[in-house]
Amino acid sequence: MQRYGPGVALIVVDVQNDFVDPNGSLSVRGGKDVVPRVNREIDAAIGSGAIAFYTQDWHPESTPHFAKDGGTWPVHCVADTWGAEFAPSLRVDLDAAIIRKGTNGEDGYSGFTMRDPVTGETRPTGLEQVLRDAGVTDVVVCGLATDYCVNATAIDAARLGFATTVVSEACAAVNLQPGDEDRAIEAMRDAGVSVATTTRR
Ligand code: VGL
Ligand code: ZN
Repeated sequence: MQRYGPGVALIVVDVQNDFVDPNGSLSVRGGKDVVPRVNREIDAAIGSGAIAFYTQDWHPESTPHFAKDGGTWPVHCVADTWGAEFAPSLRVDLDAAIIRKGTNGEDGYSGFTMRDPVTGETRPTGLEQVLRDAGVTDVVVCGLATDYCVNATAIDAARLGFATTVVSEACAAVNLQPGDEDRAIEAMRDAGVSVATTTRR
């Protein structure tokens, strides 16, 4: 069975310097090794008539998402800075749409929904509609980080009724707590996401 073809959307999550580069402010262990695997997924997707989307974490300088403003994270992926740029080794398909998350200070873990970090309220980003309009039935997710944005994006995709696969080898986790990656994989499976560990062609 082939993973890609017409009706499939590959969502490449947050392959950005702050997560990928060892000097990035929220560097994910193994992040650099993931980029060539992500590139292989992009090649396979585009070569088979699937469409590719890229998400970017894209924060203002101050947001309750950041520890300095009362949240969890070191400052990362601030709009229009080096840390928010795609990793230079990522293959970026110029025709593909880019979805920026967190632009108004929301947490924005999922490519599909934005969550107000103060009220907890969630709103759609518009990605679902774009996929429906393009006739997409199946979603494949890869990128960073397994335990946050990949997890949230894949679970939302499954909840919205897309047949959803995560390519776990083309993902890497933050692991704020030991075991977060395994728990994220389990949560995705529980939500009906297939977890693919090898690249099938
Ligand atoms: C992410 C933590 C904070 C992610 C984004 O892209 O997974 N993780 N912001
Ligand atoms: Zn973030």
